[in-house]
Amino acid sequence: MHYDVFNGDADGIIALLQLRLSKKEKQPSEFTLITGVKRDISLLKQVDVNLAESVTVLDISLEKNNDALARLLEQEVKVFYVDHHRTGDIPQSKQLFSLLDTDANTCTSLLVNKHLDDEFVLWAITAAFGDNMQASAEELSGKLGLSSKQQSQLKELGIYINYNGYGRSVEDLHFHPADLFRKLLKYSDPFELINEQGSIFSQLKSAYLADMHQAKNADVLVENTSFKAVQLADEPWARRVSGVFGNDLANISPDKAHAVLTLNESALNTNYSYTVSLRAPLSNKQGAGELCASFPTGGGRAAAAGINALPQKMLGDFFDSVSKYYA
Ligand SMILES: [Mn+2]
Repeated sequence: MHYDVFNGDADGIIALLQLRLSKKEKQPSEFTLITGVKRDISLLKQVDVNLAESVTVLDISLEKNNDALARLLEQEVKVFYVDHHRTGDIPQSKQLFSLLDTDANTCTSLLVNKHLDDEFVLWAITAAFGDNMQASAEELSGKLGLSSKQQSQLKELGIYINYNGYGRSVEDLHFHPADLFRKLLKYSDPFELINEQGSIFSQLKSAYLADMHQAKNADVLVENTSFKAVQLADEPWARRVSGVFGNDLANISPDKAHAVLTLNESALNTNYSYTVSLRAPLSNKQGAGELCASFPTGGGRAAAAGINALPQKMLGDFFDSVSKYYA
């Protein structure tokens, strides 16, 4: 059995999409999909070591899946691993073929695109926009001579697919990421999807616009010259929109770091905590991963990172260290 293990965001879904649409890749006759909400990155342990012959792993940190990877390699399972998050120690094994690059301007779908020599470059651009890699997406669009209208269409699609991955659990999402992947597999050309009436593109678009409309009224918790933090309600719409809303804030004020917080449980509970999504300033894409990793349950990349449960009593410390870091 072959397993495809991928992050449920635009980058993860579209990385797999490129591989499974490809005429250049040897396609598995049977495969099992393992994915989840964007935050659910400890996915590799769900692979059944006894059934697996080969595994493709996309857009989830190797550091966070190290034990499961070691177990698979020990059992001589072939692993193809593509990612741009923190790697930790990379195991040495003949069974492991990896494309790992933690450069802040690349993402998993761009690495897959390079591997496939631009076979589905329009999808790769869509994913880069979805992962908020504006500069890389525009550069690649420029090389292809895409019009600004075409670019903004791919950007919209990338944002909507990315938006679908955010939630506390898959129940919060409009589409389970595995279902969304299967639906997208019908389109080798993203423009075909965009131009189709009543497609998943237009369904995601109206859902996105409704959620973003609510997010515009978010409470501002702190704002200074280097940092802005806002809090969203503990509702499914807020959990869905938190990440893309953070990207939106970052694009409006590129020299500021931004955090979007949502309460994990009622503030009446004395030990309440926040889910935090932190974006480094677009003009200075560094430090977010380290800042988040210095708090329990935190981690991520230099440009975008998060904390799954920041205790309320550490909120002030978090605000101080982020403000100081980017000042
Ligand atoms: Mn990614």
